[in-house]
Amino acid sequence: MNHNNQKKLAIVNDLSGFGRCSIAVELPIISKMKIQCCPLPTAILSNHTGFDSFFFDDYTKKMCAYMDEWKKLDLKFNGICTGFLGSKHQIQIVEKFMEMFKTEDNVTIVDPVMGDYGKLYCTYTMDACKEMRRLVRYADILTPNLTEICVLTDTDYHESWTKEELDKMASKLSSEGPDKIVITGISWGSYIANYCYERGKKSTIIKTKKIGESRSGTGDIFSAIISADAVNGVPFEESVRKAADFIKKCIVKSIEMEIPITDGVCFEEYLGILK
Ligand code: PXL
Repeated sequence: MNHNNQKKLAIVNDLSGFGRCSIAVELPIISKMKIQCCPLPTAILSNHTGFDSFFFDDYTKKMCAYMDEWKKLDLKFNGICTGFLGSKHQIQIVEKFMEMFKTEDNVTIVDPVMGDYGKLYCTYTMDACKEMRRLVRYADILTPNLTEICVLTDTDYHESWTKEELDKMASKLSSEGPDKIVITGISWGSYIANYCYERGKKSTIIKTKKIGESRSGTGDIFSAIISADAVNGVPFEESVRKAADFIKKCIVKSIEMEIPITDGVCFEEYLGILK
């Protein structure tokens, strides 16, 4: 039996039942973009960690048996996208996943979820950071925020950045593996900027008017669109622009519908127009 007659994307991320992040947003978006989406859960949460209370069930010990079954089915992925990973050991398992399923032909997108606003997430250890640097080598596309690219390149975090400083960090990181890097969510006056780097091309900065506060899960919407577009062969810059515009629309609608910040964005309202 051949299970590989349609484009397929594996996503390695947590499943949070409420709060619109990770698998819960990536799955519908990738499906809408006409790609079969196959999730490998890293943890199961009742709701994401931005809430005061949540149930958390770590999935690390079960991931290898789960991956082995996919190998038995001879699944071939056109893309692999990784997100929130809880520990050094879990990142090592994802490296094993890459060894099992990464080929010359598929595209790997790593969202190195480690921190924000100049700080690592409280659950994130220095050991996990070191391991993330190893995972970055498997990436064709990397989607760090400023905090994450600073950690990955041993650069001190500060507030305002010049394009030259961003170029320096991106080319340093690109030399370790990824040929495309987008630094997401850079505060740029009254704009939010996404910096796009493609090896061998001039870098660009795509600016979108800043609206409201930042909301959880928007990074996952971003990497889902970038991943599906990469599998569908859409040029990188066009894809970054599409993702930024879609998120902005969703934020405007979420404000209009008075959705609490922790609940993410009501992307369902616009899922129909996403291609
Ligand atoms: O991408 C955001 C995210 C994903 N997964 C979990 C989270 C968060 C943000 O807080 O807690 C479990």
